[in-house]
Amino acid sequence: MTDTLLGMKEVEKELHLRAEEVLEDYRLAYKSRQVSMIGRREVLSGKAKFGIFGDGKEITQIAMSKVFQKGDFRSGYYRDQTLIFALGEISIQELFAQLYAHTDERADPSTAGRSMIGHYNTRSLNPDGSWKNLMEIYNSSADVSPTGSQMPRLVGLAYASRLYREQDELKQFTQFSKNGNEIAFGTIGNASTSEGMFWEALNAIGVLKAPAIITIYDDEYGISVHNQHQMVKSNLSELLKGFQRLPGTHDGYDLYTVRGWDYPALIETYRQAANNARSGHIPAIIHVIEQTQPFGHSTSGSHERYKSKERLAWEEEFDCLKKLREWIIEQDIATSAELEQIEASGHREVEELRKKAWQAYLLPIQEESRQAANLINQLAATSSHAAEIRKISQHLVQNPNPLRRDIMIAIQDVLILTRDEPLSEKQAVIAWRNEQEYLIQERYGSHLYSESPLSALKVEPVKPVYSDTSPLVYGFEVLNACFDAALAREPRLYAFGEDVGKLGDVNQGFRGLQEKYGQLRVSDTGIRETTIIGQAIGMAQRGLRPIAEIQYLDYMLYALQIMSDDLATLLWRTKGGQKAPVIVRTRGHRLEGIWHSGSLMAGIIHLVRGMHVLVPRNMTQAAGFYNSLLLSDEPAVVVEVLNGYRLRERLPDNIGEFTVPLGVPEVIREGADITIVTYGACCRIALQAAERLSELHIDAEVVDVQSLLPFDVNGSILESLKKTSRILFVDEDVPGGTTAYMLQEVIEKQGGYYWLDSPPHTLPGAPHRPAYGSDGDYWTKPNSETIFRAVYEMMHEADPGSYPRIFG
Ligand SMILES: Cc1ncc(C[n+]2csc(CCOP(=O)(O)OP(=O)(O)O)c2C)c(N)n1
Repeated sequence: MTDTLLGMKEVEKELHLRAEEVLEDYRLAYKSRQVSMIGRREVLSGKAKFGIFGDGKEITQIAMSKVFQKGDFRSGYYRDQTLIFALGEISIQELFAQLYAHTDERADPSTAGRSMIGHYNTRSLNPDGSWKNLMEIYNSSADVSPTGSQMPRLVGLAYASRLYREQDELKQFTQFSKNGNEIAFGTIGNASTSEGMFWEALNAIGVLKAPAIITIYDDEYGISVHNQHQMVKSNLSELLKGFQRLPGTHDGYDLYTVRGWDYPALIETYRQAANNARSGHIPAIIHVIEQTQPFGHSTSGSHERYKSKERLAWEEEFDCLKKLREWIIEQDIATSAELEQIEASGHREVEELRKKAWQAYLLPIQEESRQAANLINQLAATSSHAAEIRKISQHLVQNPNPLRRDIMIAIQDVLILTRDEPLSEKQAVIAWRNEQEYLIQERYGSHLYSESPLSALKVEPVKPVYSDTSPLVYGFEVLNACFDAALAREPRLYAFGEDVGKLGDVNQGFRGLQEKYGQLRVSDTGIRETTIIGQAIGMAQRGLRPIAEIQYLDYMLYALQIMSDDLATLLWRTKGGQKAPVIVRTRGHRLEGIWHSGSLMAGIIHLVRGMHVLVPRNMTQAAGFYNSLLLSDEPAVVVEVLNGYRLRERLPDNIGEFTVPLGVPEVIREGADITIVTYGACCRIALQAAERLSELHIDAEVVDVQSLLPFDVNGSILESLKKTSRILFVDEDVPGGTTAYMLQEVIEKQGGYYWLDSPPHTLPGAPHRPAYGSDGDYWTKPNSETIFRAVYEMMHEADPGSYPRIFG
């Protein structure tokens, strides 16, 4: 690596760069800087809401782009603007469209106006949801705003290369890999390395020997907070030393420290790192020091408030663009006048692109505004409120930069004004508004779940088949047979988690399957829930089918942030541009104590909208769900019932083929007097309670919801309620948790209130976490006796004569 200045001949000889290429680099870096400057201006002038740009990091990213090949993946953050322009996948105009929140994916293919600027996402999917050939794309996995959250998925993006190289059965999937030659490029700011998930990901990538190149842009600050508050010794290179690979070994990282304004050194560094990563799968960390941030952190405030005069002067002096300019002149590659021409034309070009983006954003809204104003005016012609209505329409058309919100508010105001007038012109206004609402729903609400032919909701239900010879086996053996069949038929299926490999998981679902399918198909991971999920996300984004195991439901909290922020939102935040069909497997509900029996279901279902959440009551139902999910392209969580592994079930003859449909509850006991709605481990105790109740001539129907997200898509619980007119929702979650969710679904959304003869009730667990021991459990969670009592009280309330008070 060198940081001395070279003459042009040496540049050609040593860097293999021609003068034109250097000037192209300068031109692009300059244009990118203009984007930052002009974009900032757009925010400050009120045309856009927020701006965060890549100024100061241009040259590093130009160097990175030189080794970034098609098929490679980026997992980075908002500063990577120059990299993304250099790769050519997202244009300057498209980035401006994102700045303005243009909701057309043809204008902002990254997010279709759904994310603020700085989210660089390439489209991996065709409009029908099928995979494109990723080997023809410089792939950029979809960004998220929480700092550091790009790191967990980097684990899987890099690890996939290893699998594609080492697993013969994957060689056929040529649209995802060419012999595992692909590098995953991670980028992160210095301050975000304080996040735990950074270190967890670093460790995991090292352990997995996965070809990632991680760039840390170090400008010494995280907004206003200096490195001395971020990391020991204020120096990441120092801290990272323990990760360094020893010469001749394949354990650890190649470490580089390089200055962010030193163009030749950056180019050399990235070349060396990429060679080793691509050919030898050796990961690298490139700590880029002496980076600057010329326009400050974002449009939210100026850095003069927290950087010293000396620091600001230094930043000006060591601005990477200024340094590259000086170097070009010193090397006789171009004169200052020639560079000025490049700068002037670069500026003009960026301004032009910005204008185009603004016009493309604005014109359709202006047209809608005109249409609405016309309709409103027609209404004014016959209304007694003509003057007021015309004022509203005038206000609309006079607004040079209308928002859709303004149009809809105007329409609402007009409809309120004319509420007592039976004007036929109102119909046209209402029809127009309804049409717009439909389009708006598509703009902002589409793709929360798969809309492709592979949607989990479109999987054909196939019933389990039993014969006289179907054996009675333990629950874990049902799962074991299901996973065995799945691994045999789906070469892209990879299962991993804590104790999943050698042991076959703590409850033996994968027992013997590592021996049968190999160390990589069924594998152990470290204790690192966040990056277990991240590993799965990255692998799934590269075409694999991971089953990622979180050992206990209670430990899902560690992974919940990344499930919520990254996995669950992926399809939605790219408006169908990227998907990650990850199956998260876990087990929960009944065991004992705070951290081995939790039922944090409401916490989960409310944070992972965009995923399916399935709560099978036994292992046969679980197996059916796994089969359904593997036929679909959607992410899901499956919560197995902890005390079900040692209960016996009959093994279906078609264990690898039968499916359980999502969102379809099952009546597991028919009854006429009351409907008990529950799921998971509570099904068994609800059935026990129902048997006891029948002794008192109370005929309870028990419905197993099975699938919390989606919930009862056909409204079948309502049918039960119509029959019984009483309903009790039971589960082990906290009061106001999932029972309240189910209550809202049935009583409000399905219109259940209409069929009630008694107030609806919920019977959740206690508000505290589960206490240890059988008694602790008994007084924390619903049980057969409390369900009995709850039902009996409801029957007593309805008919005290037939059901006299028992419990005081
Ligand atoms: C989890 C999380 N915490 C806080 C923030 C707010 N935030 C946005 S950027 C930032 C500073 C990041 O600094 P650094 O990682 O050095 O990157 P830089 O912006 O300097 O390139 C902070 C605190 C966030 N986005 N996410």
